[in-house]
Formats: sequence, structure tokens, C-alpha cells
Amino acid sequence: MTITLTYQHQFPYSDRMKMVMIVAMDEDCNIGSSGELPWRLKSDMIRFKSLTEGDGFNSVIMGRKTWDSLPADFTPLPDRTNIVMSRDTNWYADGAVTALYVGRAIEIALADGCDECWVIGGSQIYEMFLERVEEIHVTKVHVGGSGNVSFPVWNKINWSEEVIEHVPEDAHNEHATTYSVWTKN
Ligand code: CP6
Repeated sequence: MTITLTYQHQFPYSDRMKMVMIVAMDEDCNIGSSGELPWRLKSDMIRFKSLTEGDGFNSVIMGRKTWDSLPADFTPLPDRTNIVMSRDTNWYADGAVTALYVGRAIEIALADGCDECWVIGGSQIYEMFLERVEEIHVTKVHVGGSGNVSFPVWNKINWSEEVIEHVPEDAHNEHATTYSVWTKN
């Protein structure tokens, strides 16, 4: 297997690893509320697991606060390389690889031979990686004002949306959701 590093890019880059983002946000772009998810959505959890696990050769990139918010039995997220961004050089956690900056996180995933690298949040991490991903998987939660942490302002010029599925509200899904994939043109 050959990894080609192409140096006209500002960050480490390889044609063979896909950089993607995945987020659940409400109508006001809220993603979290004081370090927690504002809703219980079973269909979104199942999709998140299936997409980010893929064929078992994927990595997830998250911020330290998102890592801290993972339930104990999902820390690290199983069957995925867990890359955690922290500016604290002394930060360490079992099951996580720490990265200090964007380029380092991408290098770790490349060196690991990952097929897909999924940026899973939170807000600060989405902002840092928005320019680096080719696809954004959005679960739009049909409710407003869910929290105090938001997806960053995102200029959708040069991005196109493909709506994949609408899931109605039911006993396992607190709100109706629409799942779509945004692709950079
Ligand atoms: N994207 C989607 C995400 C997450 C979820 N759904 C997510 C939220 C918090 C943590 C990890 C993942 N990035 N669509 C929730 C399953 Cl800690």
C-alpha cells in the first residue's frame, strides 16, 4: 500500500483517506447543552455507529470536551482509532491518541492507514476541520433552541445537499429528524 503525500496542500493529504464530518444539529444549529446531547435519538445513534465504524479501519477525531462527554462504556469508541485534540500537552487518556493541532491529527489517521477519518465534534473541532473535509453528514433535528453550543457558521456556497432519509418522532426518537449528506463541489 502506498500513501502519497501531496505537498501543495496546506495539511497532510492522501487521496486514499476520506475526511468526513458527522453532526446532529437542531433548526438553530445547536449541537449541545452544557456538555451533553440535548436529545435522545436512537436512529441517529445507530447511524452514527454504523457510519463511523465502517469496515473497521476508520478513525474518529474529537475534542477533549467531547471525549469527556462520552458515556464510560463507550470510551474509547470501540473499533475505531480515537484521536483526541487537546492543547494540554500533559493530557492523556487510555484508548486515545492525543493530537495538539489539526495537521497532527490527520497525520495520525494517515499513519494508521485509516480508510475514513470522521470528525465527530464538538463545536471548536468542527470549526478547525470545516475546511479540511469533503463531506458533512448532517442529522437535522426538527426542534429549536436545544442548547448553548452550536455548529460553526458554515458558508454553504460550493456545497450541495442530498437528502437521504426522514425519520419521524416516536418512542425511541424524541424529535423528527432529516438525514442528509453535504458534498463539496
Ligand atoms: N453526529 C451525529 C455526532 C454525534 C451523534 N450523532 C455525537 C455526539 C456526541 C458525541 C459523539 C458523537 N457527532 N449525527 C450522536 C450519536 Cl460524544
